[in-house]
Amino acid sequence: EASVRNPVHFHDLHPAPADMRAEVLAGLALPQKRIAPKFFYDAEGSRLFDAICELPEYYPTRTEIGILRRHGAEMASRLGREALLVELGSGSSLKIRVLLEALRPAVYMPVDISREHLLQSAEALAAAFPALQVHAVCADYSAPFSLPVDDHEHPRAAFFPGSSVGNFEPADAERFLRRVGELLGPDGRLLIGVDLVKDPALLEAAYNDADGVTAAFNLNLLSRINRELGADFQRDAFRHHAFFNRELSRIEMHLVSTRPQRVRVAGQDIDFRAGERIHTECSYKYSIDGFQSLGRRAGFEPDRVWTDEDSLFSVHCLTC
Ligand code: AVI
Repeated sequence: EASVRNPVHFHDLHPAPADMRAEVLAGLALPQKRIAPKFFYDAEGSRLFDAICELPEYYPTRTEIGILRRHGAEMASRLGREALLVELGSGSSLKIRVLLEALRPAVYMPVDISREHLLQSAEALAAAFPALQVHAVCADYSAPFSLPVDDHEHPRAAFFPGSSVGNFEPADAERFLRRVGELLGPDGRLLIGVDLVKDPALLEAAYNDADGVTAAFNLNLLSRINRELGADFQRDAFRHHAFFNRELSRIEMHLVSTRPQRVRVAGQDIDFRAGERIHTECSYKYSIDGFQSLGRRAGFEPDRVWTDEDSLFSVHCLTC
């Protein structure tokens, strides 16, 4: 079997599972109710997110892959070959495939909190790239952790695609990037995908697709809470709402209560006014300069940036 020919080295850092009950109840007790976007990703939410990435309106995924394909060789020369390449939140490890031929890292180290998915994806990748050393790390990349290797014999690089950095508040993004810099050490390189500010109509279409997949993704949060916390949210008494907030340069996603209602969540009553919202996600959009400033504040220097012809999306190389 292929996985025997190129076995995956597995490092389980035992990430603490989120206390979903406490976090959801605390968020629903706030004057502006909110639930963190990390709770979108149960099995159904992950499936819906993959479907979003294929939507005609959701330009980020295919645009970023196009940039990686087109400029992979140049990216490789900026990152340095024979590197220890860490991918943060590697999921299905699909995007890295585009870069592996050009990059030829000494070690590929996918980091993800979802143990089973990480193992399956790492094994599939190891089978497809028999010469690649794969060290899979089960960890929560949004919390501090250290790499389970102590040598600095290889130059270190990190890959953080998908504009996931946009789902952090800017202050949290800065703290996160600072930690990535510490993980990489002196002369480390970060290759990071960042969605760009653009015509609000294009942005809003990407989060309000015609088939309602994004709406289903947002509303799935209520089904998950019903199932996992014992709640009685009625999905059809809430609707998906997504818009671009220009002042804060972010897409906001909300679930809007269509009528006054009382919902039972994990043994507690939560009241909603008609039109009251639960804020479920922010997706910050940056200018190239704006993101480079954020990188500088986090201790990086901008090295190179690549975009597509329509300036929809950017991929930055930053150095420590
Ligand atoms: C994962 N993240 C970068 C996506 C985004 O665009 O902010 C999540 C998403 N939310 C709605 N559609 C996609």
